[in-house]
Amino acid sequence: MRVVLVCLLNLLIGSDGWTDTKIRKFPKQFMFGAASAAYQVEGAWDADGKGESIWDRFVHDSPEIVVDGINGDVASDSYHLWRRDVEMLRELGVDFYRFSISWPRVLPNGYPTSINEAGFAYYDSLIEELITHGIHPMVTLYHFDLPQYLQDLGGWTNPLSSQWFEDYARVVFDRYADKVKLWITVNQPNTICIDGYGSNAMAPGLNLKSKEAYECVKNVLLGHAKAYRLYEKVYKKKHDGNVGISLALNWFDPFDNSTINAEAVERAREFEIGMYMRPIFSKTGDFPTLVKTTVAKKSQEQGFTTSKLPTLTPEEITLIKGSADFLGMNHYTTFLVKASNKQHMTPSYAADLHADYSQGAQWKPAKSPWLKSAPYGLYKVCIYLNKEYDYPTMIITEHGWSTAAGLGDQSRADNIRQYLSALLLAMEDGTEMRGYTAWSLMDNIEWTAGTSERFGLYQVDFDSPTKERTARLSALVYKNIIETREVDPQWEPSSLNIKITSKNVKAEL
Ligand code: GBH
Repeated sequence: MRVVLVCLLNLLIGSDGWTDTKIRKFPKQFMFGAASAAYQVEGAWDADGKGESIWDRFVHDSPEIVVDGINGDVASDSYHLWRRDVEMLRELGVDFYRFSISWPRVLPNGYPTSINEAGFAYYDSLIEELITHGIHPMVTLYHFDLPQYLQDLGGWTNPLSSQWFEDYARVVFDRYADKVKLWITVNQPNTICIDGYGSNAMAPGLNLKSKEAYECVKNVLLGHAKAYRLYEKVYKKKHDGNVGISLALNWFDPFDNSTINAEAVERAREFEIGMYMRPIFSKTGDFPTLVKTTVAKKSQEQGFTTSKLPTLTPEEITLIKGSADFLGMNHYTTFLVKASNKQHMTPSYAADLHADYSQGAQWKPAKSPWLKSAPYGLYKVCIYLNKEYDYPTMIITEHGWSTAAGLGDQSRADNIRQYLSALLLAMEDGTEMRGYTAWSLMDNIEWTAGTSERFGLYQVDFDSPTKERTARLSALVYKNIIETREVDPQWEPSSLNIKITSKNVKAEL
Protein backbone atom coordinates (compact mmCIF):
# COMPACT_ATOMS: atom_id res chain seq x y z
CA MET A 1 0.00 0.00 0.00
CA ARG A 2 2.74 2.39 1.01
CA VAL A 3 4.66 1.67 -2.21
CA VAL A 4 1.57 2.40 -4.30
CA LEU A 5 1.07 5.65 -2.44
CA VAL A 6 4.65 6.73 -3.04
CA CYS A 7 4.29 5.98 -6.75
CA LEU A 8 1.08 7.95 -6.93
CA LEU A 9 2.70 10.80 -5.16
CA ASN A 10 5.58 10.82 -7.58
CA LEU A 11 3.11 10.96 -10.44
CA LEU A 12 1.23 13.82 -8.82
CA ILE A 13 4.34 15.90 -8.32
CA GLY A 14 5.36 15.23 -11.87
CA SER A 15 8.62 13.57 -10.86
CA ASP A 16 10.05 10.78 -12.91
CA GLY A 17 10.91 8.89 -9.73
CA TRP A 18 8.29 6.27 -10.53
CA THR A 19 9.99 4.59 -13.47
CA ASP A 20 13.39 6.07 -12.90
CA THR A 21 15.13 3.74 -10.48
CA LYS A 22 18.50 5.45 -10.67
CA ILE A 23 19.93 6.14 -7.24
CA ARG A 24 21.31 9.65 -7.01
CA LYS A 25 23.75 10.45 -4.26
CA PHE A 26 24.78 13.79 -2.89
CA PRO A 27 28.45 14.34 -3.70
CA LYS A 28 30.94 13.82 -0.91
CA GLN A 29 31.63 17.53 -0.45
CA PHE A 30 27.93 18.49 -0.38
CA MET A 31 27.14 20.07 2.99
CA PHE A 32 23.99 19.63 5.02
CA GLY A 33 22.90 22.14 7.62
CA ALA A 34 20.03 23.55 9.63
CA ALA A 35 19.07 27.19 10.19
CA SER A 36 17.57 29.64 12.63
CA ALA A 37 17.51 33.42 13.09
CA ALA A 38 18.23 35.53 16.15
CA TYR A 39 14.84 37.13 16.73
CA GLN A 40 13.02 33.88 16.10
CA VAL A 41 14.91 31.72 18.61
CA GLU A 42 16.99 33.73 21.07
CA GLY A 43 14.47 35.45 23.32
CA ALA A 44 16.21 37.49 26.06
CA TRP A 45 15.03 40.53 24.16
CA ASP A 46 16.38 43.03 26.67
CA ALA A 47 18.90 40.91 28.58
CA ASP A 48 22.42 41.99 29.51
CA GLY A 49 22.38 45.33 27.75
CA LYS A 50 20.81 44.29 24.45
CA GLY A 51 19.35 47.21 22.51
CA GLU A 52 15.78 47.27 21.20
CA SER A 53 15.24 45.95 17.67
CA ILE A 54 12.54 46.92 15.20
CA TRP A 55 10.83 43.58 15.90
CA ASP A 56 10.77 44.28 19.65
CA ARG A 57 9.18 47.66 18.96
CA PHE A 58 6.77 46.30 16.33
CA VAL A 59 5.28 43.54 18.51
CA HIS A 60 5.29 45.59 21.73
CA ASP A 61 3.55 48.55 20.11
CA SER A 62 0.98 46.40 18.28
CA PRO A 63 0.65 43.10 20.18
CA GLU A 64 -2.43 42.24 18.14
CA ILE A 65 -0.34 41.67 15.01
CA VAL A 66 1.04 38.40 16.42
CA VAL A 67 -1.73 35.90 15.77
CA ASP A 68 -1.30 33.79 18.91
CA GLY A 69 0.20 36.58 21.01
CA ILE A 70 3.53 34.74 21.42
CA ASN A 71 6.36 37.03 20.35
CA GLY A 72 10.15 36.88 20.44
CA ASP A 73 10.56 38.17 24.02
CA VAL A 74 11.39 34.64 25.18
CA ALA A 75 10.99 32.66 21.92
CA SER A 76 12.81 29.30 22.06
CA ASP A 77 15.16 30.79 24.68
CA SER A 78 18.25 29.85 22.72
CA TYR A 79 20.09 32.67 24.51
CA HIS A 80 20.18 30.27 27.44
CA LEU A 81 19.71 26.90 25.74
CA TRP A 82 22.49 27.03 23.14
CA ARG A 83 24.13 23.89 24.54
CA ARG A 84 21.00 21.91 23.83
CA ASP A 85 20.78 23.51 20.36
CA VAL A 86 24.26 22.26 19.51
CA GLU A 87 23.39 18.85 20.91
CA MET A 88 20.43 18.72 18.48
CA LEU A 89 22.72 19.63 15.59
CA ARG A 90 25.01 16.77 16.63
CA GLU A 91 22.06 14.41 16.78
CA LEU A 92 21.16 15.37 13.22
CA GLY A 93 24.76 15.01 12.11
CA VAL A 94 24.80 18.29 10.16
CA ASP A 95 27.96 19.83 8.74
CA PHE A 96 27.02 23.42 9.57
CA TYR A 97 24.60 25.58 11.55
CA ARG A 98 23.23 28.76 10.02
CA PHE A 99 22.25 31.29 12.68
CA SER A 100 22.11 35.06 12.73
CA ILE A 101 23.68 37.66 14.97
CA SER A 102 21.34 40.19 16.47
CA TRP A 103 22.80 43.57 15.59
CA PRO A 104 21.28 45.36 18.62
CA ARG A 105 22.45 42.58 20.96
CA VAL A 106 26.07 43.32 20.12
CA LEU A 107 25.81 47.01 19.17
CA PRO A 108 22.82 48.26 21.18
CA ASN A 109 22.33 51.51 19.26
CA GLY A 110 23.71 50.11 16.02
CA TYR A 111 27.01 51.99 16.11
CA PRO A 112 30.40 50.38 16.76
CA THR A 113 31.12 53.06 19.35
CA SER A 114 29.29 51.06 22.01
CA ILE A 115 29.93 47.32 22.00
CA ASN A 116 27.93 45.06 24.29
CA GLU A 117 30.46 42.47 25.46
CA ALA A 118 27.80 40.42 27.25
CA GLY A 119 25.89 40.08 23.99
CA PHE A 120 29.01 38.98 22.14
CA ALA A 121 29.74 36.47 24.92
CA TYR A 122 26.63 34.54 23.88
CA TYR A 123 27.88 34.17 20.28
CA ASP A 124 31.40 33.37 21.57
CA SER A 125 29.96 30.40 23.49
CA LEU A 126 27.76 29.20 20.65
CA ILE A 127 30.55 29.38 18.06
CA GLU A 128 33.02 27.70 20.41
CA GLU A 129 30.60 24.87 21.13
CA LEU A 130 29.90 24.35 17.40
CA ILE A 131 33.57 24.22 16.51
CA THR A 132 34.36 21.86 19.38
CA HIS A 133 31.92 19.43 17.80
CA GLY A 134 33.09 19.85 14.22
CA ILE A 135 30.09 21.90 13.06
CA HIS A 136 30.87 24.91 10.89
CA PRO A 137 29.15 28.15 11.91
CA MET A 138 27.42 29.93 9.01
CA VAL A 139 26.68 33.43 10.26
CA THR A 140 23.98 35.72 8.91
CA LEU A 141 24.77 39.30 9.81
CA TYR A 142 21.26 40.62 9.31
CA HIS A 143 18.02 38.67 9.56
CA PHE A 144 15.36 41.40 9.89
CA ASP A 145 16.22 42.83 13.34
CA LEU A 146 17.56 46.35 12.85
CA PRO A 147 18.46 48.34 15.98
CA GLN A 148 15.45 50.57 16.69
CA TYR A 149 17.83 53.48 17.24
CA LEU A 150 18.76 53.33 13.54
CA GLN A 151 15.12 52.91 12.52
CA ASP A 152 14.40 56.19 14.25
CA LEU A 153 16.90 57.70 11.81
CA GLY A 154 14.97 56.25 8.85
CA GLY A 155 16.38 52.73 8.94
CA TRP A 156 17.19 51.30 5.51
CA THR A 157 15.78 54.38 3.76
CA ASN A 158 18.56 56.53 5.19
CA PRO A 159 21.38 56.80 2.60
CA LEU A 160 23.81 56.30 5.49
CA SER A 161 22.39 52.86 6.26
CA SER A 162 24.79 50.99 3.98
CA GLN A 163 27.66 52.57 5.93
CA TRP A 164 26.06 51.64 9.27
CA PHE A 165 25.92 48.06 8.04
CA GLU A 166 29.53 48.04 6.88
CA ASP A 167 30.65 49.39 10.26
CA TYR A 168 28.68 46.68 12.07
CA ALA A 169 30.05 44.00 9.73
CA ARG A 170 33.61 45.15 10.49
CA VAL A 171 33.13 44.61 14.22
CA VAL A 172 31.77 41.09 13.65
CA PHE A 173 34.41 40.13 11.06
CA ASP A 174 37.15 41.38 13.42
CA ARG A 175 35.81 39.21 16.18
CA TYR A 176 35.03 36.00 14.28
CA ALA A 177 36.92 35.93 10.97
CA ASP A 178 39.31 33.32 12.34
CA LYS A 179 36.45 31.01 13.35
CA VAL A 180 33.65 31.65 10.87
CA LYS A 181 34.30 30.81 7.23
CA LEU A 182 30.76 31.03 5.89
CA TRP A 183 29.02 34.39 5.95
CA ILE A 184 25.65 35.65 4.78
CA THR A 185 25.43 39.43 4.74
CA VAL A 186 21.66 39.92 4.66
CA ASN A 187 18.67 37.65 4.50
CA GLN A 188 16.01 38.35 1.88
CA PRO A 189 16.19 42.04 0.93
CA ASN A 190 12.69 41.74 -0.54
CA THR A 191 11.25 40.79 2.85
CA ILE A 192 13.20 43.58 4.56
CA CYS A 193 12.10 46.23 2.07
CA ILE A 194 8.90 45.29 0.31
CA ASP A 195 7.26 43.64 3.35
CA GLY A 196 8.82 45.97 5.95
CA TYR A 197 8.59 49.40 4.29
CA GLY A 198 6.00 48.87 1.54
CA SER A 199 3.53 46.88 3.65
CA ASN A 200 2.89 46.03 7.29
CA ALA A 201 3.64 42.30 7.05
CA MET A 202 7.06 42.62 8.67
CA ALA A 203 8.77 45.17 10.96
CA PRO A 204 8.99 48.11 10.89
CA GLY A 205 5.55 47.65 9.31
CA LEU A 206 5.49 51.11 7.81
CA ASN A 207 3.20 50.41 4.86
CA LEU A 208 4.57 53.43 3.02
CA LYS A 209 3.11 54.08 -0.40
CA SER A 210 5.82 56.17 -1.94
CA LYS A 211 9.43 55.42 -2.90
CA GLU A 212 10.69 54.00 0.39
CA ALA A 213 10.59 50.28 -0.40
CA TYR A 214 12.77 50.83 -3.49
CA GLU A 215 15.17 53.12 -1.67
CA CYS A 216 15.52 50.40 0.94
CA VAL A 217 16.38 47.87 -1.79
CA LYS A 218 19.16 50.09 -3.07
CA ASN A 219 20.59 50.69 0.40
CA VAL A 220 20.42 47.04 1.44
CA LEU A 221 22.22 46.01 -1.76
CA LEU A 222 24.86 48.69 -1.14
CA GLY A 223 25.23 47.60 2.49
CA HIS A 224 25.67 44.01 1.37
CA ALA A 225 28.24 45.01 -1.25
CA LYS A 226 30.21 47.21 1.16
CA ALA A 227 30.41 44.36 3.68
CA TYR A 228 31.47 41.97 0.91
CA ARG A 229 34.19 44.34 -0.36
CA LEU A 230 35.40 44.92 3.19
CA TYR A 231 35.81 41.17 3.74
CA GLU A 232 37.46 40.80 0.35
CA LYS A 233 39.95 43.55 1.10
CA VAL A 234 40.79 42.99 4.75
CA TYR A 235 40.01 39.39 5.71
CA LYS A 236 39.82 37.16 2.66
CA LYS A 237 43.52 36.56 2.16
CA LYS A 238 44.22 35.63 5.73
CA HIS A 239 41.04 33.80 6.63
CA ASP A 240 39.85 32.45 3.30
CA GLY A 241 36.14 32.53 4.11
CA ASN A 242 33.24 32.88 1.70
CA VAL A 243 30.65 35.64 1.80
CA GLY A 244 27.24 35.40 0.16
CA ILE A 245 23.73 36.80 0.36
CA SER A 246 20.46 34.93 0.88
CA LEU A 247 17.68 35.77 -1.55
CA ALA A 248 14.08 34.58 -1.56
CA LEU A 249 14.11 32.50 -4.73
CA ASN A 250 10.72 30.90 -5.07
CA TRP A 251 9.57 29.87 -8.51
CA PHE A 252 7.05 31.71 -10.69
CA ASP A 253 5.19 29.95 -13.47
CA PRO A 254 2.52 31.46 -15.73
CA PHE A 255 -1.05 30.62 -14.75
CA ASP A 256 -1.82 29.61 -18.35
CA ASN A 257 -0.50 30.01 -21.89
CA SER A 258 -1.97 33.43 -22.61
CA THR A 259 0.30 36.24 -23.81
CA ILE A 260 -0.89 38.55 -21.08
CA ASN A 261 0.12 36.05 -18.40
CA ALA A 262 3.44 35.37 -20.13
CA GLU A 263 4.11 39.08 -19.66
CA ALA A 264 2.91 38.96 -16.07
CA VAL A 265 5.24 36.09 -15.18
CA GLU A 266 8.13 37.94 -16.76
CA ARG A 267 7.33 40.90 -14.51
CA ALA A 268 7.10 38.65 -11.46
CA ARG A 269 10.47 37.05 -12.19
CA GLU A 270 12.20 40.40 -12.72
CA PHE A 271 10.56 42.16 -9.74
CA GLU A 272 10.95 39.26 -7.30
CA ILE A 273 14.17 37.64 -8.52
CA GLY A 274 15.92 39.95 -11.00
CA MET A 275 15.71 43.03 -8.76
CA TYR A 276 18.27 41.39 -6.43
CA MET A 277 19.98 38.92 -8.77
CA ARG A 278 20.83 41.23 -11.70
CA PRO A 279 22.74 43.85 -9.69
CA ILE A 280 24.95 41.19 -8.05
CA PHE A 281 25.05 38.18 -10.34
CA SER A 282 24.64 39.44 -13.94
CA LYS A 283 27.45 40.50 -16.26
CA THR A 284 26.02 44.00 -16.70
CA GLY A 285 24.95 44.65 -13.11
CA ASP A 286 22.25 47.23 -12.32
CA PHE A 287 18.51 46.71 -11.81
CA PRO A 288 16.65 44.77 -14.51
CA THR A 289 15.59 46.84 -17.52
CA LEU A 290 12.00 45.64 -17.23
CA VAL A 291 11.79 46.82 -13.61
CA LYS A 292 13.38 50.16 -14.46
CA THR A 293 10.99 50.89 -17.34
CA THR A 294 7.90 49.57 -15.55
CA VAL A 295 8.49 51.54 -12.35
CA ALA A 296 9.46 54.69 -14.28
CA LYS A 297 6.23 54.55 -16.27
CA LYS A 298 4.05 53.87 -13.22
CA SER A 299 5.81 56.61 -11.28
CA GLN A 300 4.96 59.13 -13.97
CA GLU A 301 1.32 58.02 -14.05
CA GLN A 302 1.19 58.32 -10.27
CA GLY A 303 2.46 61.88 -10.32
CA PHE A 304 6.05 61.36 -9.21
CA THR A 305 8.56 63.65 -10.86
CA THR A 306 11.24 60.97 -10.95
CA SER A 307 11.09 57.19 -10.88
CA LYS A 308 10.42 55.62 -7.51
CA LEU A 309 13.22 53.20 -8.31
CA PRO A 310 16.49 54.98 -7.52
CA THR A 311 19.24 54.89 -10.09
CA LEU A 312 22.52 53.17 -9.40
CA THR A 313 25.56 55.22 -10.38
CA PRO A 314 28.28 53.53 -12.47
CA GLU A 315 30.42 53.33 -9.29
CA GLU A 316 27.58 51.71 -7.37
CA ILE A 317 26.95 49.25 -10.19
CA THR A 318 30.61 48.23 -10.12
CA LEU A 319 30.64 47.96 -6.33
CA ILE A 320 27.61 45.64 -6.26
CA LYS A 321 28.38 43.57 -9.35
CA GLY A 322 30.12 40.33 -8.45
CA SER A 323 29.84 40.99 -4.70
CA ALA A 324 29.20 37.38 -3.67
CA ASP A 325 31.25 34.20 -3.42
CA PHE A 326 28.03 32.21 -3.51
CA LEU A 327 24.31 32.71 -3.87
CA GLY A 328 22.21 31.69 -0.88
CA MET A 329 18.91 30.36 -2.15
CA ASN A 330 15.89 30.44 0.13
CA HIS A 331 13.31 28.32 -1.64
CA TYR A 332 9.93 27.36 -0.22
CA THR A 333 7.28 27.21 -2.89
CA THR A 334 5.99 28.10 -6.35
CA PHE A 335 3.44 30.68 -7.46
CA LEU A 336 1.26 30.75 -10.57
CA VAL A 337 1.12 34.23 -12.02
CA LYS A 338 -1.72 36.09 -13.73
CA ALA A 339 -1.93 39.67 -14.89
CA SER A 340 -3.74 41.52 -12.12
CA ASN A 341 -7.31 42.65 -12.60
CA LYS A 342 -7.16 44.78 -9.45
CA GLN A 343 -7.48 48.54 -9.61
CA HIS A 344 -4.72 49.89 -7.41
CA MET A 345 -5.78 53.31 -6.17
CA THR A 346 -2.58 54.13 -4.29
CA PRO A 347 1.00 53.73 -5.49
CA SER A 348 2.59 50.53 -4.26
CA TYR A 349 4.95 47.76 -5.21
CA ALA A 350 1.90 45.59 -5.93
CA ALA A 351 0.53 48.23 -8.29
CA ASP A 352 3.85 48.35 -10.14
CA LEU A 353 4.16 44.58 -10.35
CA HIS A 354 0.50 44.27 -11.30
CA ALA A 355 0.29 40.50 -10.99
CA ASP A 356 -1.83 38.11 -8.92
CA TYR A 357 -0.45 34.90 -7.49
CA SER A 358 -2.15 31.59 -6.89
CA GLN A 359 -0.98 28.03 -6.35
CA GLY A 360 -1.88 24.66 -7.81
CA ALA A 361 -5.19 23.38 -6.45
CA GLN A 362 -3.71 19.89 -6.11
CA TRP A 363 -0.50 20.98 -4.35
CA LYS A 364 -0.29 19.85 -0.75
CA PRO A 365 -0.85 22.78 1.65
CA ALA A 366 1.38 23.48 4.66
CA LYS A 367 0.14 25.29 7.76
CA SER A 368 1.23 28.68 6.36
CA PRO A 369 -1.32 30.10 3.91
CA TRP A 370 1.38 31.00 1.35
CA LEU A 371 3.12 27.64 1.39
CA LYS A 372 2.24 24.69 -0.86
CA SER A 373 4.42 21.82 -1.99
CA ALA A 374 5.61 21.91 -5.61
CA PRO A 375 9.06 20.25 -5.75
CA TYR A 376 9.27 20.68 -9.52
CA GLY A 377 9.57 24.44 -8.85
CA LEU A 378 12.94 23.96 -7.15
CA TYR A 379 14.18 22.12 -10.23
CA LYS A 380 12.87 24.87 -12.50
CA VAL A 381 14.27 27.80 -10.54
CA CYS A 382 17.70 26.14 -10.54
CA ILE A 383 17.62 25.64 -14.30
CA TYR A 384 16.33 29.19 -14.79
CA LEU A 385 19.16 30.68 -12.70
CA ASN A 386 21.73 28.58 -14.55
CA LYS A 387 20.50 29.98 -17.83
CA GLU A 388 19.98 33.61 -16.81
CA TYR A 389 23.03 33.91 -14.56
CA ASP A 390 25.49 31.43 -15.98
CA TYR A 391 25.54 28.63 -13.42
CA PRO A 392 26.03 30.53 -10.15
CA THR A 393 27.60 28.66 -7.24
CA MET A 394 24.78 28.20 -4.77
CA ILE A 395 23.86 26.90 -1.34
CA ILE A 396 20.25 26.43 -0.35
CA THR A 397 20.30 28.55 2.79
CA GLU A 398 16.64 27.86 3.62
CA HIS A 399 13.99 25.39 2.65
CA GLY A 400 11.22 24.31 4.96
CA TRP A 401 7.66 23.34 5.66
CA SER A 402 5.15 24.35 8.34
CA THR A 403 2.81 22.16 10.34
CA ALA A 404 0.73 22.43 13.48
CA ALA A 405 2.34 21.26 16.74
CA GLY A 406 2.93 17.51 16.96
CA LEU A 407 5.79 15.08 16.49
CA GLY A 408 4.45 12.93 13.63
CA ASP A 409 5.26 15.38 10.86
CA GLN A 410 4.98 13.00 7.90
CA SER A 411 4.21 15.95 5.60
CA ARG A 412 7.52 17.66 6.47
CA ALA A 413 9.48 14.43 6.04
CA ASP A 414 7.88 13.90 2.62
CA ASN A 415 8.39 17.53 1.64
CA ILE A 416 12.11 17.42 2.45
CA ARG A 417 12.54 14.15 0.54
CA GLN A 418 10.66 15.35 -2.51
CA TYR A 419 12.50 18.68 -2.68
CA LEU A 420 15.87 16.99 -2.20
CA SER A 421 15.01 14.57 -5.02
CA ALA A 422 14.18 17.52 -7.26
CA LEU A 423 17.48 19.09 -6.23
CA LEU A 424 19.43 15.96 -7.13
CA LEU A 425 17.89 16.09 -10.60
CA ALA A 426 18.81 19.77 -10.94
CA MET A 427 22.37 18.95 -9.90
CA GLU A 428 22.52 16.14 -12.44
CA ASP A 429 21.51 18.77 -15.01
CA GLY A 430 24.41 21.06 -14.14
CA THR A 431 23.29 23.07 -11.10
CA GLU A 432 26.25 24.09 -8.92
CA MET A 433 24.62 23.46 -5.55
CA ARG A 434 27.09 23.05 -2.71
CA GLY A 435 24.81 22.60 0.26
CA TYR A 436 21.33 22.45 1.70
CA THR A 437 19.96 24.07 4.85
CA ALA A 438 16.75 22.94 6.53
CA TRP A 439 14.58 25.72 7.88
CA SER A 440 14.37 25.30 10.75
CA LEU A 441 16.40 23.47 13.37
CA MET A 442 13.56 24.00 15.84
CA ASP A 443 10.16 25.62 16.21
CA ASN A 444 10.48 29.35 16.64
CA ILE A 445 8.64 32.64 16.38
CA GLU A 446 7.33 32.72 12.82
CA TRP A 447 7.23 36.52 12.87
CA THR A 448 3.62 37.73 13.02
CA ALA A 449 2.37 34.13 12.87
CA GLY A 450 3.88 33.61 16.34
CA THR A 451 4.02 29.90 17.12
CA SER A 452 0.94 29.05 15.06
CA GLU A 453 3.08 27.84 12.15
CA ARG A 454 5.78 25.37 13.22
CA PHE A 455 8.83 24.98 10.96
CA GLY A 456 11.05 22.89 13.25
CA LEU A 457 12.75 19.57 12.74
CA TYR A 458 12.56 19.70 16.53
CA GLN A 459 9.38 20.64 18.32
CA VAL A 460 9.64 23.29 21.02
CA ASP A 461 7.20 23.18 23.91
CA PHE A 462 6.60 26.91 24.33
CA ASP A 463 4.45 26.29 27.43
CA SER A 464 7.25 24.63 29.36
CA PRO A 465 9.56 26.97 31.24
CA THR A 466 12.51 24.98 29.90
CA LYS A 467 11.28 25.25 26.28
CA GLU A 468 11.81 21.55 25.89
CA ARG A 469 12.94 20.39 22.46
CA THR A 470 11.92 17.01 20.99
CA ALA A 471 12.91 15.47 17.68
CA ARG A 472 10.14 15.08 15.14
CA LEU A 473 9.90 12.29 12.58
CA SER A 474 11.45 14.68 10.02
CA ALA A 475 14.57 15.05 12.17
CA LEU A 476 15.19 11.31 11.91
CA VAL A 477 14.45 11.29 8.20
CA TYR A 478 16.85 14.20 7.63
CA LYS A 479 19.51 12.48 9.74
CA ASN A 480 19.16 9.36 7.61
CA ILE A 481 19.56 11.40 4.41
CA ILE A 482 22.71 13.03 5.79
CA GLU A 483 24.12 9.66 6.82
CA THR A 484 23.33 7.80 3.60
CA ARG A 485 23.67 10.84 1.32
CA GLU A 486 20.68 9.65 -0.63
CA VAL A 487 16.92 10.03 -0.50
CA ASP A 488 14.94 6.89 0.23
CA PRO A 489 11.24 7.78 0.05
CA GLN A 490 10.32 4.68 2.01
CA TRP A 491 12.76 4.86 4.87
CA GLU A 492 11.10 4.96 8.27
CA PRO A 493 12.73 5.14 11.69
CA SER A 494 11.94 2.38 14.17
CA SER A 495 11.29 4.99 16.86
CA LEU A 496 11.52 8.72 17.42
CA ASN A 497 14.64 8.23 19.50
CA ILE A 498 17.49 10.27 18.12
CA LYS A 499 21.08 9.81 19.24
CA ILE A 500 24.39 11.37 18.41
CA THR A 501 26.31 9.20 15.97
CA SER A 502 29.85 10.01 14.98
CA LYS A 503 30.23 11.37 11.49
CA ASN A 504 32.42 9.61 8.99
CA VAL A 505 32.14 12.23 6.28
CA LYS A 506 33.53 15.56 7.34
CA ALA A 507 32.66 18.54 5.20
CA GLU A 508 35.55 20.61 3.98
CA LEU A 509 35.00 24.16 2.96
C1 GBH B 1 11.82 32.99 5.36
O1 GBH B 1 10.96 33.89 4.76
C2 GBH B 1 12.53 33.71 6.47
O2 GBH B 1 13.87 33.97 6.13
C3 GBH B 1 12.45 33.00 7.77
O3 GBH B 1 12.84 33.87 8.79
C4 GBH B 1 11.05 32.49 7.95
O4 GBH B 1 10.84 31.97 9.22
C5 GBH B 1 10.81 31.42 6.92
O5 GBH B 1 11.07 31.89 5.65
C6 GBH B 1 9.40 30.87 6.93
O6 GBH B 1 8.50 31.85 6.55
O7 GBH B 1 1.60 36.68 5.72
O8 GBH B 1 1.10 36.11 3.41
O9 GBH B 1 2.16 38.22 3.92
C7 GBH B 1 10.13 33.38 3.75
C8 GBH B 1 9.34 34.50 3.17
C9 GBH B 1 8.15 36.35 3.97
C10 GBH B 1 7.11 34.20 3.72
C11 GBH B 1 6.94 36.83 4.75
C12 GBH B 1 5.94 34.69 4.51
C13 GBH B 1 4.59 36.59 4.94
C14 GBH B 1 3.48 36.04 4.10
N1 GBH B 1 8.30 34.91 4.08
N2 GBH B 1 5.78 36.11 4.28
S1 GBH B 1 1.98 36.84 4.31
